[in-house]
Amino acid sequence: MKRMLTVAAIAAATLVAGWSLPAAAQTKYAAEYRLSTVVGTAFPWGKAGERWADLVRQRTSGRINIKMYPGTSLVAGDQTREFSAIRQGVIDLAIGSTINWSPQIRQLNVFSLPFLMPDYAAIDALTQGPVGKDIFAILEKAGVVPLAWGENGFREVTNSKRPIRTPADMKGLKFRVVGSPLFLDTFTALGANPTQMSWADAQPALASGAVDGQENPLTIFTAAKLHTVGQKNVTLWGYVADPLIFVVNKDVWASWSKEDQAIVRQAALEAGKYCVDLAREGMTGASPAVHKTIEGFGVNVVKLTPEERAAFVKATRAVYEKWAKQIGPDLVKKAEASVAARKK
Ligand code: X2X
Repeated sequence: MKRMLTVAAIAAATLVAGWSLPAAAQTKYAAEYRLSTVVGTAFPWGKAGERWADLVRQRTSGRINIKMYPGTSLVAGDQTREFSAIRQGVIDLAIGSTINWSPQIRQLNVFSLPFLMPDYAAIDALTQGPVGKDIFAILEKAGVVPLAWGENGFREVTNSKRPIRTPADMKGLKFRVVGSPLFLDTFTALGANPTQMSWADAQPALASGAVDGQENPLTIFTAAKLHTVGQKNVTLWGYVADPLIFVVNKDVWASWSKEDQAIVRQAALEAGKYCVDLAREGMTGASPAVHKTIEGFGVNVVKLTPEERAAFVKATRAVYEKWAKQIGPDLVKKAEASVAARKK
């Protein structure tokens, strides 16, 4: 009887201390963790968020319950404040564009250097190589836990006025651009009239004609139906691409058991791969399916010849050089070397 009591006492003590629970810190877990994204499940970005949340919920048996908040709604749609909100714990997890976090982390502008990355292999050479490692170390130092890369995609320029084949065609056109000043410089160098606004504000501005054009990946164009807000001209110039980064707030991360951290990381890697695959689906080959879909909307899709593209590279070269200094010449050199050495 005495022995049985001892066993029972030990079992009770173990339970109180939480040693026998699958997640030692279970009682400290929040009922919900908030995941910020800019766009929802009609887009590869939001689909990846949904996948990440689902995988984590399944594999932790519901211990970690992630809810996605698209539209950057946790910061009232202001994408440029998302990174600060993750650091402060207003946001628990995020899948964010390198562009939207570049106001806080200047090195993220490397992906926005005009015409640095000529193809998908070049994006991979950066995110999966030494540049990606450096960026993760910088993010870690800035107080978030980076886990995996996803992709928004090559940003193509669109407008309601006329086909763009030369920088001169952009003269005087009003463009909505994203939150990094680098984009203002690039569009100004091309003779256009850029104005910075959030994605939430961009769509009504396009619809009302307050701006003539914008730049975004074609998956954003199709899912947001930008042809219905006057965007009848698309030029495939592939000038920049924005990867997405999966991160977790530092304190939230520290509150999870090692096992659960491993589950969240692995799920981020899988959702990231899924995101990249979706972002590139129908974009390659001699006659990419997405181009046909967009043409089917009555949109004029301009493919630049190498000579035509070279004129845009030349016109933006001074911007590249100015920003290479601000980003850090060593990181930019590393990026250029990774692109040059990429496996095509
Ligand atoms: O605002 C944009 O253009 C978007 C949706 O692509 C980003 O969040 C960078």
